[in-house]
Amino acid sequence: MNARSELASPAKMNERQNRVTTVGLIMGSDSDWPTMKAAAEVLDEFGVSYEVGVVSAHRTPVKMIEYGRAAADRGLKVIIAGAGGAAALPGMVASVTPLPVIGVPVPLKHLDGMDSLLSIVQMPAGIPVATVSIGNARNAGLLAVRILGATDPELRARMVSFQENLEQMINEKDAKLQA
Ligand code: RP5
Repeated sequence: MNARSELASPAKMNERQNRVTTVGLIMGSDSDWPTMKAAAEVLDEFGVSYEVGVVSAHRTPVKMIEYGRAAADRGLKVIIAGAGGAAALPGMVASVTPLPVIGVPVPLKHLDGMDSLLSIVQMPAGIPVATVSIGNARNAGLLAVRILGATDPELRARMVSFQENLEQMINEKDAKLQA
């Protein structure tokens, strides 16, 4: 199954809709999914429920505003928003929700994602977007887990264990280099 059909899969959507979702994982186009699916993989690893959708700031502006306005009342706790190019989605969604928004600059074929990065990171004072590095949807997923873990001891413990494993992995690599 390729990334696009995975995104559209009704079975996956139904499975997700049957759970109480805590993270909204949205993107400006289904072409962003190959980048954004790394966030979904992290949320799966940590057992965090999420929904996935395409919401475009420029192509579906009304849907975007409605999504952002309804998000908190629907029970979402964090929004991860990815977009490329003139990437208005994370900032615009942040402007209509009180929830934390994590922005993922998606690299396109021109400008190496610098355009996406600058579009997302240069927010005016008052409307924050926690922007991860270009294409780093995995870190967006991990940041969402940390935000949720601040009020969920079980999730926080899983994050601690993840960090311990990461440390051990790096130490093992170092030991191999030293050998
Ligand atoms: C942005 O335009 C999307 O987030 C995507 O990164 C980019 C290109 O979209 P497509 O033309 O591939 O649909 O809004």
